[in-house]
Amino acid sequence: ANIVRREDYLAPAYWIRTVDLTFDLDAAKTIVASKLFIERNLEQMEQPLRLHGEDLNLLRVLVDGQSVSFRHEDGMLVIDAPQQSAFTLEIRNTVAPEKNTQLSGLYASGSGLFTQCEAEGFRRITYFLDRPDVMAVYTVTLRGDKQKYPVLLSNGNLLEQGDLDNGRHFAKWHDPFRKPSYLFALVAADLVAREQRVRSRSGRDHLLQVFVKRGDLEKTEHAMNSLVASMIWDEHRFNLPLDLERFMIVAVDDFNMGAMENKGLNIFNTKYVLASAATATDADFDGIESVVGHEYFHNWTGNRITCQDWFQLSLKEGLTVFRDQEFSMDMAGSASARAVRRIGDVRSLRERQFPEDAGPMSHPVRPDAYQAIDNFYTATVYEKGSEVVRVIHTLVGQQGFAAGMALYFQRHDGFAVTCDDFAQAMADANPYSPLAHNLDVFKRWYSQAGTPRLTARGEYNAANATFTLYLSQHNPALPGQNDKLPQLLPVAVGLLARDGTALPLQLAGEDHAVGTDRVLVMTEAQHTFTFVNVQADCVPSLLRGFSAPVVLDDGLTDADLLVLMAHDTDAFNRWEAGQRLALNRIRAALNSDAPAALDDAFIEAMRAVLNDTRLDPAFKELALLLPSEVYVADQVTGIDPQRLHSVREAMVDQLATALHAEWEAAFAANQVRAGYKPDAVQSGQRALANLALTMLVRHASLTGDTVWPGRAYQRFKDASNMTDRLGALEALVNSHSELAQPALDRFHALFRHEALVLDKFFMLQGRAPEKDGRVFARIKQLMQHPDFTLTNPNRARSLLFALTAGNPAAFHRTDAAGYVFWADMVITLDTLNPQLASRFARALDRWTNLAEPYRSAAREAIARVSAKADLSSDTREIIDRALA
Ligand code: BAL
Ligand code: ZN
Repeated sequence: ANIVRREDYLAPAYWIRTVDLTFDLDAAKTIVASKLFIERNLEQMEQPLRLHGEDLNLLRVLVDGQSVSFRHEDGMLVIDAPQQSAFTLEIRNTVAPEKNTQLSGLYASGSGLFTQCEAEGFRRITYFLDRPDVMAVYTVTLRGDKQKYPVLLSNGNLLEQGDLDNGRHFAKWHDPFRKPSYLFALVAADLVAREQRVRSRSGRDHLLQVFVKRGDLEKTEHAMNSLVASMIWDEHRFNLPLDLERFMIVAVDDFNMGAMENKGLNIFNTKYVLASAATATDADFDGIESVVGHEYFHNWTGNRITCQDWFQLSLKEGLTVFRDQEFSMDMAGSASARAVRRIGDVRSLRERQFPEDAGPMSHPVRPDAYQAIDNFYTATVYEKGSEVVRVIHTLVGQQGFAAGMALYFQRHDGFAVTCDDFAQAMADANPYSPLAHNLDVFKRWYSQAGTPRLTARGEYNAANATFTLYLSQHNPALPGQNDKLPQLLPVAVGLLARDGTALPLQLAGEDHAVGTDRVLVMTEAQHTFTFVNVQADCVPSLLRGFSAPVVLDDGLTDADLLVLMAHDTDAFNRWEAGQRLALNRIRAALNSDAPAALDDAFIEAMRAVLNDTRLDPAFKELALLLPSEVYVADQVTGIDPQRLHSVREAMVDQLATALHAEWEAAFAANQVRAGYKPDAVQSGQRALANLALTMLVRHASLTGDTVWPGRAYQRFKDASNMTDRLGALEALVNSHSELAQPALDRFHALFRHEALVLDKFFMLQGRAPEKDGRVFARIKQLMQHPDFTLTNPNRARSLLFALTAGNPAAFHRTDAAGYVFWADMVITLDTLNPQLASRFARALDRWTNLAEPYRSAAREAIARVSAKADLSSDTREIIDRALA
């Protein structure tokens, strides 16, 4: 296997200064003429010019207008070192967009042409030094049929456009900013745009455009509002204005990722652009806001300052996720709505990144080696990367962080840099912070993989009025990483008296208390903190707001957790206390053969949450959800997914039954009467109403009652928005109601022309709990549905990923049918779209943590895929690592 290693980084032997591209666009055969002005990097030894290229048909190569000899070597185009230290290289080649099912490079979607270049797609358009540290100024001319491609877009500013002969036209674009090739984009399609002119705080005027297919324009309002809000937010919070006259977003149906931050021309999966109350859920609206924000924020963190090499991917991704999370929290409004967002982010970190970090794909936030870089667009690089940036934010504060960002841009604007450069700027801007004092310790977050374990034990001494907190951290060994060093952990704490009072926090040696909430900083394996003047026995509330991405063992008893759940001023830890109580019960049930049963104390605590009028509905909904099967599976060794499923289901049944009156009250109290708005208040109410309805229909399925299923069906039929409609539909489907099939049929009939809703139609069925053991017969039948296709990534994901990631008990079966299906699908997808296939392949990442017979069956399925000789390098890497 061809492994790329971080330690082998060398600056390029040549720089490409300007790029002049001309495209004669055609779905079957596009001609690309590229003219590059190149300078030899005088700091490097003289070497031949080696250019990346993949799936290209080369027509000619000229150096300074003269033909030269060239050869192909290891998949690269090699030209012997020209005599001149600067020269012009002209290349002409063709590509076949309509044959490009990988959706990397230039490809056809519907009747249009689109590009995706990150990470290594540009080399599938033309020969190039396709690496992020080679930054150039691009001028791009697009020529194509005017009827087929009325809209011709590329990065930057439109210089010129006009008609050509034979019904063709052209557009010429110029991007004044130097950029790496992965940020190049073009679009040629029949699109319409929502436009808005805005003036930034700095007084410049800008044109914002959101391009979509005809008929989709009315679904772009939320995306446009989110774009305007992102612009205002980045100027306000970080003093970072829009640097372009024009900022474009283009929505495309077929897209591997969520969206892409190409300079001035963001290309988006339609999922993150199109929304109306009738077709999109509150979660979809949230997703659009955060992805529009994310891509927009990349304009500075990613585009103005980019990555030296792909090992530094988190430099832009971790930071930009942090920025979009902060943006969404600021947009959410109230403190409670912020906490709800934080809980959502942490849930997703724990369900996706923690298992990743415990499995064969475990890698540091800054990886050291890869076979296919596409495999490293991971929860670790993104979400853990964001938590690491949040660690800095916690250590230096909001103002210190803004100062660090300012210094980062002052030093590195216009360059391709490293994670170390970022940390250094943050430390230098905050010289008296714990970050600056412990920069090397902090940087272990970049080099060490795995989730640190934090153990905390407290001891109250009534005679001295002291509370001593013993903290220790342990960083588990992983293959290739044995002797791990302690990491820099900010531990946000509070102390609660048993009646719930927040106690003032004064450490030994301090002359007065500093509030009731503070951050302790760990830099060593063990620390002891002694709080003095502690007037009552207390319960420590640790790692508030999830102040570091670790697994916490605080040894708290049920009684302690009940105090936190009822009184903690930190909403995250209130929620967490409830989750911990639930997790303890699930674990106990997994370790026993007795039927799972929840105790009264737990049920009463849940009742109290539902009845608490001071809590927001959004918080209640999160608090009443038991930890997911995916999360629990990661907390237990040797998991039996079937047993876990039945334990958890029994507990949910119990909550449905015991809290029946409260669910009825919650459903009634959370009907939104006002016009639809996807804001935090309304969506919280809808979320709780949907959970209540699910519980009521579930209860009915236990008792045989027909009233609530009937009401759910009515609500499904009459719903004025997708959140309510889908909630009611899912309640019926998941409880195996007789009304489920009529509702599904009606849903399909209503939305058969709405691609994104059809995705929901499949997703819902892919993650429906199984009842009759016929889940794979059903899935295979759905795959024959006229609306199903594997070539559209959203559609493929909607059914297949919903099953493997969202329906563990249907996937992990003792008869191995799930694994057989998985292996077949990995092999099929791999021939179409390796990026999609390798994502799907990761469904069995944690196979070594399964109990028998699952484990052996999973291994057999992985081995079967591995035996396939011609796997893509994307999928090969995942499979090899799984078997290593
Ligand atoms: N850069 C790839 C898509 C994203 O993270 O925004
Ligand atoms: Zn990103």
